[in-house]
Amino acid sequence: MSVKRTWWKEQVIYQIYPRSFNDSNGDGVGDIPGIIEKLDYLKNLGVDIIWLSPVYESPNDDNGYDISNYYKIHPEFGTMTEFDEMLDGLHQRGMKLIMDLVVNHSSDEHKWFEESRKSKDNVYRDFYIWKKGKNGEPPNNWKSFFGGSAWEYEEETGEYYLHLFSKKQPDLNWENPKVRQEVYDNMRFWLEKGVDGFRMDVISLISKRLEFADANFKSFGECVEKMYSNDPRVHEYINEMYETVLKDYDITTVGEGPGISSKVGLDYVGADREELSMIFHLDHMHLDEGPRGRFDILPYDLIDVKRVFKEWYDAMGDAGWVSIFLDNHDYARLVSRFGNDTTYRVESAKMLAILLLTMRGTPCIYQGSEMGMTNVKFDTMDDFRDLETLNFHQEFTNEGMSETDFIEKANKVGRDNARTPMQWNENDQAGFTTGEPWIKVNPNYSFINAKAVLDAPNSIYYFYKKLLAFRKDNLTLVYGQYEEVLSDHEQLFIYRRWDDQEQYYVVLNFSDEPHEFQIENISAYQLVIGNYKNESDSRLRPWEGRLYQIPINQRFIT
Ligand code: TEU
Ligand code: CA
Repeated sequence: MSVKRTWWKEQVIYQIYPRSFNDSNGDGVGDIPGIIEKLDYLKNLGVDIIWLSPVYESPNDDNGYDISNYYKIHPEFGTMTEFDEMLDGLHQRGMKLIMDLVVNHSSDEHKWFEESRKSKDNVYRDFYIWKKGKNGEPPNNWKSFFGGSAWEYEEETGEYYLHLFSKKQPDLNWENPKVRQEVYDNMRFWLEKGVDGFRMDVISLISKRLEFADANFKSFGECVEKMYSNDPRVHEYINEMYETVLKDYDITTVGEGPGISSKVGLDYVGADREELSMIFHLDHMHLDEGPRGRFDILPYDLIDVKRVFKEWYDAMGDAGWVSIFLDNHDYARLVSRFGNDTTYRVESAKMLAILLLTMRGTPCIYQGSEMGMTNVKFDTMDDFRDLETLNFHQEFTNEGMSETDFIEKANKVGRDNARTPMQWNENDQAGFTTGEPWIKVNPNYSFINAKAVLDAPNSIYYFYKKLLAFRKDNLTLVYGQYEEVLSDHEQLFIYRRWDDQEQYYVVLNFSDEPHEFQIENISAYQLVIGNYKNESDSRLRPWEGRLYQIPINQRFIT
């Protein structure tokens, strides 16, 4: 069976984190009119689908991933009229918009929860998950992703409610058909407005194992995989969502899947499953996470990364599909995590763009990657904004970790790295705002900014632009087969892509050192794009990446 062709497999996603994208009214927070100002910038880059992180009403405990009204645009982002203008602006440019669907939990300031917590017999009580404690303790030992217990006690009714994330993000009870119907109604509301699909926040978590047994696992990651996610009924719910809403529209859905391993990936996206179009798995992003999660940092190497790519290519086969990403609003900047964001920032940013845009899957570019934005270096805890970082700062320093040690970790892996404002130019506040930004701008905006890359023909921006255009015209890179070469090489990532039309070689050097590599006839191969000027033959320079097209008379036998 060959891969079924669809529009969302051949297009590229660009993620906008609205609070940090562009502020049009000087209040220090990015907004929808600010996005409208940049639609041509995005169109010129050559991206197709905009994934917009939440813009709904929210108290912003988790920057919009705690929704208090699923039908309203948060006033700090703008009005519904401005939303419609942005959506039209995208459609007029032949682009699409997918919204963030955050329905594993709502905000505790949602009217449903305000009712639910009032009394045990309230009609909204079982919109959420309430349990009695045990001898004055929470119902079980589940931990929140954001530290501490996943249960919060409410004096009012003498019970605990479940929150896998912050205590201001109570988990919705998907066992309740009324909850599901409310979600489907809201999805239809946005789809009827012309939205082109959804990115589904932690969709793998929506179904709970109803015994609520204690979680005794070696690591938090294992607990997420074996206790919090992939409960069998999750497929019943997603399939019901498909039957009730999704199947009526020519849209795309990408499920974010904490805990979705390659063993169960197809259950969510198999062509015959009638569930999701594709998933963001997180395996390559959690390689550095130790037993206690993000700030319990482990070393890993390129072999680990290559193994994840191969595992998922094999697991998906021709029947499934993933979205390929190397960073987003929850992770360190890709050039800082996977590249070299100092001496070889430009080279490694371009090399990573080749990886992102030559794999099978729908690439997802995170805002700022096209200019090589890097992690930020905050000196005091006052500069951090992310509640996950603030919570774990408390937890780890209470256990004796020094502030300095924690700040070093947060500067390496904290989510604020990806949330510093977009750097538009070298003017005050990087042209992001005329006011005080909600989070500090990375001081390197003086030389890393959109104007600088737009003015430089050889910049990262134009490298992305060229690769995006090439991928669009050469669908072998979308649908073609994949095979690693030299898979045990610790610094080189080399692979081949092919179908019955074309064949390609990708050679990437993930190190500060030069490396020889032997590929027969390489001199006869056509260099499509490389991140060094005059590519030498068989010697890859530090962070050098090359995409070769193999001429018809040199093709390898498949
Ligand atoms: O992320 C949840 C998630 O599982 C990972 O991205 C990561 O584990 C998380 O950042 C905690 O470390 C989604 C959203 O992308 C994230 O921004 C929200 O905070 C979270 O869900 C809750 O809605
Ligand atoms: Ca604003």
